[in-house]
Amino acid sequence: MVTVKDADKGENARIHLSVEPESAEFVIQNGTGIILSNISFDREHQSTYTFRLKAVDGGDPPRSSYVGVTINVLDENYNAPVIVVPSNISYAYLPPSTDPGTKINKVRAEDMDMGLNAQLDYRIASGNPFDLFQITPTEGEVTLEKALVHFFINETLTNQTYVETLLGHSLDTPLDIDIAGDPEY
Ligand SMILES: [Ca+2]
Ligand SMILES: [Ca+2]
Ligand SMILES: [Ca+2]
Repeated sequence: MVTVKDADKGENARIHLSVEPESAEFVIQNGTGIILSNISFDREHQSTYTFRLKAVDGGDPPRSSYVGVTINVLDENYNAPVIVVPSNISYAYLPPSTDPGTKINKVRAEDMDMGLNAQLDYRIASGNPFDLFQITPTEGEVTLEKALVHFFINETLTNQTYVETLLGHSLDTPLDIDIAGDPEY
């Protein structure tokens, strides 16, 4: 809302308000000085709007003045995070000798919002038998937590093919099915 004063009298103090440059986005109500808009705001679409208000009196010649207006749009939580790295079908081979504490991968997600609406917290949702892996909540770093003593796989080519076959099979499984320890998979 805008308040305008004019020290003159009569027509010389009759004030007309307008938005410059003239746009369909904002108008100012003469009499009340209230700025109205007929658009819906979305920070991801446009985060700030700037325009000038012009006040002109009814004198002859008319006198006028201007004020700049900046509107900052606050953020609404419109967007869910999107996992950018790794892709949904990526996997890594871990040699049986891999030391606990070894960094395996780093997950990165993006959120188009800002502030708390874009603050991300990484967790492993499922498919983590024996709590073998851990992820740091803020950095998304996945580490091996325990020695791989449960897996009797050596690093020969035959076994690699066998592991690939197993992986190929389990990759066909929807992510919401927990296949840990299931001999069918
Ligand atoms: Ca005046
Ligand atoms: Ca968000
Ligand atoms: Ca937003």
